[in-house]
Amino acid sequence: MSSQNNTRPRNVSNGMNKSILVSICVSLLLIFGAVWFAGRQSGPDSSSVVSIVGGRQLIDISAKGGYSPRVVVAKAGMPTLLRVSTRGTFDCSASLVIPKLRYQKFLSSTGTEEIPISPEQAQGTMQGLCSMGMYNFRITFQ
Ligand SMILES: [Cu+2]
Repeated sequence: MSSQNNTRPRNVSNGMNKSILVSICVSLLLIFGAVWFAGRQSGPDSSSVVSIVGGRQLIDISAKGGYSPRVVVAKAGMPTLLRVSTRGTFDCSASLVIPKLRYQKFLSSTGTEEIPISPEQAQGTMQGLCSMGMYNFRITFQ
């Protein structure tokens, strides 16, 4: 509604105001884009999301606009609990599929989903993806 007011010519200097506005918008976009990109790059690394508590391996992955981290290296042959946490996740990364576990679930938009992985299943490479296959993550058990 307010955009209608903005596009209506008001005075002679409107053209100049418009170009200033456009350049402000462009620079804001660049700044937010850079922050967003940096934020994506500096996600948690593989080792910080794997922990061993009481003989059980825990792997924490967050799902929002994709999965983070996307590559995890974990120990093979250990009883493992994969914890996928959502926080205000309304994109399709909440629709989680792990083919190797025959797991498929639409996660709640905020919460932590605990997915047990047996020592027998904790072998090789395990892939998780959204139901559309556009986002994915990979756990390598070695
Ligand atoms: Cu998807």
